[in-house]
Amino acid sequence: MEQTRRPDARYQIGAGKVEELVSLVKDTGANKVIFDNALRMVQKYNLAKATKVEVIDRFQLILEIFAYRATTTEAQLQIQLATLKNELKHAREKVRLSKGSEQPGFMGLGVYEADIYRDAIKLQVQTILKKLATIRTKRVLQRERRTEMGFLSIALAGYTSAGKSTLFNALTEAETRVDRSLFTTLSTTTRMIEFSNRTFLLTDTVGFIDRLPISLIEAFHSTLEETIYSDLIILVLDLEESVELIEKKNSVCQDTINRLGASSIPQITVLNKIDRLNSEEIQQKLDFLKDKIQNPILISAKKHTNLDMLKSQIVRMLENYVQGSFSVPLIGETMQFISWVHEKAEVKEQEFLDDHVRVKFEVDPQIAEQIKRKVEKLNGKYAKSINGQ
Ligand SMILES: Nc1nc2c(ncn2[C@@H]2O[C@H](COP(=O)(O)OP(=O)(O)OP(=O)(O)O)[C@@H](O)[C@H]2O)c(=O)[nH]1
Ligand SMILES: [Mg+2]
Repeated sequence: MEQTRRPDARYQIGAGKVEELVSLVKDTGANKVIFDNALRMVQKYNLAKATKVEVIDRFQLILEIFAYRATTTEAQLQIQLATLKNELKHAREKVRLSKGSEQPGFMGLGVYEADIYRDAIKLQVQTILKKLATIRTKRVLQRERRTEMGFLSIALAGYTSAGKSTLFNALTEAETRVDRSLFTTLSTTTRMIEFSNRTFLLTDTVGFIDRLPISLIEAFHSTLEETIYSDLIILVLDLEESVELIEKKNSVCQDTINRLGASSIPQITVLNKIDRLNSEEIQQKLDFLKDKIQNPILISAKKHTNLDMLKSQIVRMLENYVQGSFSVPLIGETMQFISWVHEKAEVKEQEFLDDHVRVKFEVDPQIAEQIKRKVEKLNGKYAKSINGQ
């Protein structure tokens, strides 16, 4: 159902629409009503009272899908946390509305006093935060160990259902859950892959979506964080979809990558599911997308088409990576410069000597150029080496 009007305070939709909704629920035997826009607690309550079924909004729907799909302890904890925080925000109103009522979604709360209910939630939040902190420490250690081993890492990113896990499996020949439904991957999975005599770490990530509520971005930040710490991002787009949708999803992905602070990481875009299109359709779509997407690689993750092309592109991109070192005298502006380098590049080694500091780093060629210029301005010495030579 759709309605254009100023939101009604009691029901969000107008009284006439409520009646329509009530009969629609009756006729279809629906057991839940989902609103695409945000509902206030009192609106949910009134709508549940009118329709006799549970009424939820987009935020709750996403939470429910996430909860259903969570496979790892961390993902499960993050969802519980997001749910509880949401619950806490509305606890008082919910308890008040629950007094003496038996509306779907509001049952069983009437026995609580609002403050006791809030305290109980807060306690649960604390416990979950502690557990998450432990898991997080472990993950940081794992990541550090991997960096120490010196493997370059690649992250698969993209809108949900684009085919990331399928590509992950195709590249690793391993089995992670692949599914038609959304959000199959809620926690990252990392595996080693070998080609061109090199070892890489490949990470599958959770799918991006449009209008992801802010509190959920927070909840999944640590999961998405893996993307930030990769040396290369493979952005997967579904070529079977309309070009308008591809373009929109591409920009949602770029926005998310920006927000995660990962926009300086080199990217390869793959257009997936080419097995579903004929060559004419593919050409038409490519023509339309050519200004928006640079050098895409056409693949079918399912049929393993063009994976070799993708692999050589990966090697080509990563070989362009510049390793370099510099030493600069310790003067006024040096520390500011050093922390800028830490922000922009991966610092491999850093040594403070009497009157200067020596740094070894790895970065893409553009930033390397900037580092070089700044080093010269500080009267330091700069040396560049490609692939460690
Ligand atoms: N025909 C075809 N289907 C594909 C291809 N790649 C993936 N699929 C299908 O697309 C659906 C989604 O694939 P997934 O790999 O689970 O997608 P995902 O990007 O990991 O999704 P999330 O984990 O939800 O973000 C599945 O039904 C796959 O079988 C392909 O190359 N061709
Ligand atoms: Mg997946």
